[in-house]
Amino acid sequence: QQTIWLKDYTPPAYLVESVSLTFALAPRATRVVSKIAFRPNPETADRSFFLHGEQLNLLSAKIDGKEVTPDVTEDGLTCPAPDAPFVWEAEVEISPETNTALEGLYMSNGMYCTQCEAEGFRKITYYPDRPDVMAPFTVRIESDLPVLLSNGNPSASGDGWAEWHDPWPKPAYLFALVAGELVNHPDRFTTKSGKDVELNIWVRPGDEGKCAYGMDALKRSMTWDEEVYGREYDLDIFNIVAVDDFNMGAMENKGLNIFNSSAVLCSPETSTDANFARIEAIIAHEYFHNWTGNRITCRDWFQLCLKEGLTVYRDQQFSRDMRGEAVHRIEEVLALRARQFREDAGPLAHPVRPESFVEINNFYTATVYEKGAEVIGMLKQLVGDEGYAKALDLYFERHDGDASTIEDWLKVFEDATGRDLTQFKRWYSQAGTPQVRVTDDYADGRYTLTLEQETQPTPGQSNKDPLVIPVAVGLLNPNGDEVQPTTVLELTEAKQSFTFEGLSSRPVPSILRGFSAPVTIQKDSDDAERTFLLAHDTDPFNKWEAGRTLAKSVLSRMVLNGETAPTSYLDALRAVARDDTLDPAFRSLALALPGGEDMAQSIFALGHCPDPDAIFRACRSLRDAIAAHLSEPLASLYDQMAIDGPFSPDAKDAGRRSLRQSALSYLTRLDGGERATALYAAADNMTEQLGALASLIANGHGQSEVQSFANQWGHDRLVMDKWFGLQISHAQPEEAVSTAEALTQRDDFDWKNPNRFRSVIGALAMNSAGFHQASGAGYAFVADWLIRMDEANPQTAARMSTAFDSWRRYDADRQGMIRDALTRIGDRPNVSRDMAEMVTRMLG
Ligand code: HT7
Ligand code: ZN
Repeated sequence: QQTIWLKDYTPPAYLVESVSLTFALAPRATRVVSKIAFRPNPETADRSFFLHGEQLNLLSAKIDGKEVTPDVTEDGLTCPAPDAPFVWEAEVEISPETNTALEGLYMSNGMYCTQCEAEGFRKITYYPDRPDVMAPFTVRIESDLPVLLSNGNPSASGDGWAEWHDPWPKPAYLFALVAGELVNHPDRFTTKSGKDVELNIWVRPGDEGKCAYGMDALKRSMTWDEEVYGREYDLDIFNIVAVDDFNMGAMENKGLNIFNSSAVLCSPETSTDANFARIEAIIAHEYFHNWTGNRITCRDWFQLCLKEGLTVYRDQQFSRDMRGEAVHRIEEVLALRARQFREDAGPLAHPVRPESFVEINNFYTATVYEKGAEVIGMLKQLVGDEGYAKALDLYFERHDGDASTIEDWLKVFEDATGRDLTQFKRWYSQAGTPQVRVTDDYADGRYTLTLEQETQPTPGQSNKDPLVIPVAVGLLNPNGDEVQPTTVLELTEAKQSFTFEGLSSRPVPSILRGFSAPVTIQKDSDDAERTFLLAHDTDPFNKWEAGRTLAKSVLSRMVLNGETAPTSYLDALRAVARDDTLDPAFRSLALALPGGEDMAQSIFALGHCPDPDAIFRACRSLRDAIAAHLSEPLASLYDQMAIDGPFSPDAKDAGRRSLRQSALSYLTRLDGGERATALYAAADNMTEQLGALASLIANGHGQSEVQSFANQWGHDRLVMDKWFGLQISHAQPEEAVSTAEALTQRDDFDWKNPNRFRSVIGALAMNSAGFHQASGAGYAFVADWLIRMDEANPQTAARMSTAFDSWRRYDADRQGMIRDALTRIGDRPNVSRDMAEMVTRMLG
């Protein structure tokens, strides 16, 4: 395993002026002819000519028209080259059909497509495959297939060929090519300066009815980026292609975004509200990359958060504007805690800007993406909205066309606002979730909040320095009136006090409003204070947070002390259910309980070893208690939230369906499945059909519905992914592994398809009590499949291996079994570099 270090960065010896590629497509023998104009980089004296290349069959190579014989190794080639501009020409042969790793040029259902980020272009041809080498590309595609696409604008075409030219210099990771029998959903967009842009979503025949929402989301994203960031689109055409076999959600290739079909195709009958929301966010994310990622890219892969953190932050802003600030913020935080806090607390913890890696694909993580976005949100709070807008304008002006760094990014904020960000920069280099301990004191009208910060050691970082933490605080008086509106305290030292004067009584503090920083708060509050905040906090995030901490505290006591659910908690929840002034989507979130993984994290943080079975039993018993105590308001909510009229995926109707589903999931515990069975039969949309089925399965009903669902939807691969996943995620713990095992025996368990693989193996890994069965069957099952997948598709296998990253939380028996599973995965002679690195870090 060769480790690559940020500190070792050196500029490229040669820069590229232009690239011309010709592809003669054939499933097992695609010929790629490249003609690349190089020039020496004036910024370095280094003249070693190295081109990356992997799994390529080099047929010929020339420099300035003269045959050369390069020195070819497993990862590239070297060749003597002039200390002056020259033209490199090469021809290679590759085999897209046998490329199961889905990186480089590969085939999916007869269609050719590419995935080049991060280092996939080197599997297409020899090239300096690094993001700081940027060039305009001209691409000719030769094939009998009817649709031939690449980046940029179409420049010419004829029978069996098409040519594309992308005038914007780009790194190779943004290259894309698609060829297939595709149909398009066309539209147009006029930019604010009057440029007419052709828009297309390309899909397999039969899927054209699932494109309208994605197209609408694209046009809304284009308008939003013009209005909020002043960013216009810069080509004549913007193409999106849906592909079934894809390692991640989507890819922002210049002018030719390629999407996992699950991240773009949708219709009311086949997609849930959650699918619609995800699709809207991913379309926006990839589109926003056109400026934050493509026009301004990263100097090297250590700077990944420069494009990903910023683009996630932008797509979150967009989704909040589309769907409601409070509800979306709660959903962001739920996802952050589930994935990023978990990562930060375990052996895979790393800084937002990592300092080393073996395989960069392993660093497309929640820390780089979601924590990277939180860091930008904090920066915006510290410099204010105006400062942020000025800094972003300067960023686009100063760095357009550049391959930039985090230093460049922070410098524009310093220059635009005059603020010194030396200490703030630690957020990029220091891993781990800071804990902020809060104590308070009140005397003579003066209220003092004392905040202390501490970050636990993480791999390779034993000492932690204080960070700049914006802590948004409000104060309520004992009547529930706000006496101090939200104010942002800047915690910069290890321990710091903040005073509020002129208060007539001891206030109740509402800390970390809006989740103003990615930290955990420790405060000796009791359930009475939490109940008070749940009832009175004016900050919607903290109102929800109060209910969440209350639920966790109740559940922890049920797990650890065998207590039963206190009536005060059930009454508080009933008040929320009955409060018609609250947005339905908010009420639905407030009625949801923390899941098994969330509780395992909390119980471990309290200093106990989590028992997944005990957590499962406590959650079940709390759900029963809630169902019984709230049966009357839940039953009326179920009726009240029904929607008459045609389906709309908008946030308002989605919120009503979500609250109705939440009521249903409790009521099914009481009514023997009567309501869910009726809803399943009557549902005309997937949100309700699947929600009803989930409620039935979770309560031991629904065998016939499981069958009828498969009969109805067997032809639709995306719907069937849901069917596979649902049976496992809602299975009783002792049945989860056998259910997963049975599903893998089916003919339609096409395990090489990452979506299908995730719908079974991923769903089991996320069923906490099922995965962590004391027998170890869950670990063995997941390990077996990871080994198999690692041989076909290392990227997807390595990502899923994170299922094991929380192993040190558990008891000695479970730890032993997980260690054995990881050793078995990592000790194979043919283990991939991706997986080897993950196993080493997890066991480390
Ligand atoms: N920038 C992309 C990240 C990516 C990726 C996408 C698809 C398949 C493999 C991939 N490796 C890296 C996606 C994004 O963040 O927008
Ligand atoms: Zn991205």
